[in-house]
Amino acid sequence: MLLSFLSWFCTSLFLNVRGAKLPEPEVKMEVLHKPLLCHRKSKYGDMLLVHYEGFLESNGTMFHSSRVHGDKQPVWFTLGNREVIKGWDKGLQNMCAGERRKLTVPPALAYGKEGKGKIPPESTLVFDIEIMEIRNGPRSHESFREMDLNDDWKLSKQEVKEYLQKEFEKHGYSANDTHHEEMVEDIFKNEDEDGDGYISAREFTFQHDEL
Ligand SMILES: [Ca+2]
Ligand SMILES: [Ca+2]
Repeated sequence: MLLSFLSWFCTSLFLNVRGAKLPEPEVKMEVLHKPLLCHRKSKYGDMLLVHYEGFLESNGTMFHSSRVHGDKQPVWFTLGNREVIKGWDKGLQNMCAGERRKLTVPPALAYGKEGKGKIPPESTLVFDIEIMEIRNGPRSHESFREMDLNDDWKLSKQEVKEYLQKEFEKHGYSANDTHHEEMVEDIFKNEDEDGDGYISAREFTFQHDEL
């Protein structure tokens, strides 16, 4: 009798604890530097170029610095696309180019129970992150407006081609027409879903499953 009561009691206690709503894990943010001029603020879908240093909160060990390790280059990623840990997606919104933030990220929004490489399981991480540049993401409304040269809300093959040429030249590649033709054909094969020869705004911004 006592035993069954005890087991009932423990079970219900367990259920209560399990059923209790745990607070959503939060990223702690601290602005370390804010530039005087701010032309635009980062939002989901933007591409960000960042330099960062990451530390373990427990003992202050630095596990990575983009300025010191690897090719010492800042890194690009798309905000809000799960390309980075959740703590970054949450903590790097509304930032200006040139802004520096300190983020304290609980394990649930970083590498969790598993850890990763030099990061032990259940680690709270501290990042010092500087945004070097903000660009329109590949699927943004702004990119579409930029590509749609005649403002008819659809992209012709010619418009896509001109955009590709501009982008390639911006990054120092020579304009190679045949290559661009092939790329345009590839893009239309994937993006022009109704096959009318134009990429509509809806076709452009629609998130495909693989993205
Ligand atoms: Ca157009
Ligand atoms: Ca179409």
